[in-house]
Amino acid sequence: MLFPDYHFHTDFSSDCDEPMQAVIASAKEKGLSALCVTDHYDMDFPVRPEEPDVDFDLDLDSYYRTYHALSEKLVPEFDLRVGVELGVMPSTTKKLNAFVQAHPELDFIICSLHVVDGMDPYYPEYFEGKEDLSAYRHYFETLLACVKEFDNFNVCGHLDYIVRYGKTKADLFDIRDYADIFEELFQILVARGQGIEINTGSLYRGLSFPHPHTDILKMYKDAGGEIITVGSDAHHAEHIGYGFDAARDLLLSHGFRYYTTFKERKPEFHKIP
Ligand code: HSO
Ligand code: ZN
Ligand code: ZN
Ligand code: ZN
Repeated sequence: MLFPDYHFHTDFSSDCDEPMQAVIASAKEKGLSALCVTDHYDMDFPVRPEEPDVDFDLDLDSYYRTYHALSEKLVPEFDLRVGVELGVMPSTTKKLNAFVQAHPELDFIICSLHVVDGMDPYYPEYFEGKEDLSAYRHYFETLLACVKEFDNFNVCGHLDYIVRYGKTKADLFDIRDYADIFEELFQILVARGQGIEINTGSLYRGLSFPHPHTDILKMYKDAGGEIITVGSDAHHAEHIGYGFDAARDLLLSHGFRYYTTFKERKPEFHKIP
């Protein structure tokens, strides 16, 4: 199943070395003909002395120029769009609203929480001295608090990012531990016309299901959620479109009939084939 891949990275992200051309070549090889590039921009990311280059800053002018030159060459066979994966923190919500407003050239905005209490749970130290359950709950609460203040985006990225890196991953995941938070979050998203994504990046990181957990996806559907993008979160060209068959099965099994793409921040709905 070839959904347009609406979440992947290139060497404009500080944790990725793939040139945009290489990723597009890989997508073409796989038969994809539509993509939206979504490089990282985590404003005020807490840079670690061990990895001074991992700052998740984004050279937006150069990014946009590279995108534009490529997309011009690719039309009409290949529909390349440009977005950004914005890392949000409680301290940056206002600045992010202003950033998004100042950049109408971006087709699509993902709101992702990568940093909680000053640290990315990607680093195992984050979980030292913590139980997964309370760490997960705190992550979801922080996301909800951010979304209340940052409202200028299209979808929430990898809702259960934290589960990717937890000591027990999803082994003990029970939606009842978090249902109150997701209920409130989905009420907000649905009311604002914002969505979530199916992110298959979990599949090549040791989880057995795409983000978000199937019970979270069910809650989104039950809340009236209809806006869903599909992305691989690839940081290597080979992972473009990874696991999209599983994403399709999951969406259909929950009763979703449409997936979404974005142009100039406006949703376009497509029947899931
Ligand atoms: N932001 C990455 C995780 C990461 N954090 C890598 C630091 N380095 C997930 O896309
Ligand atoms: Zn990344
Ligand atoms: Zn992310
Ligand atoms: Zn990503």
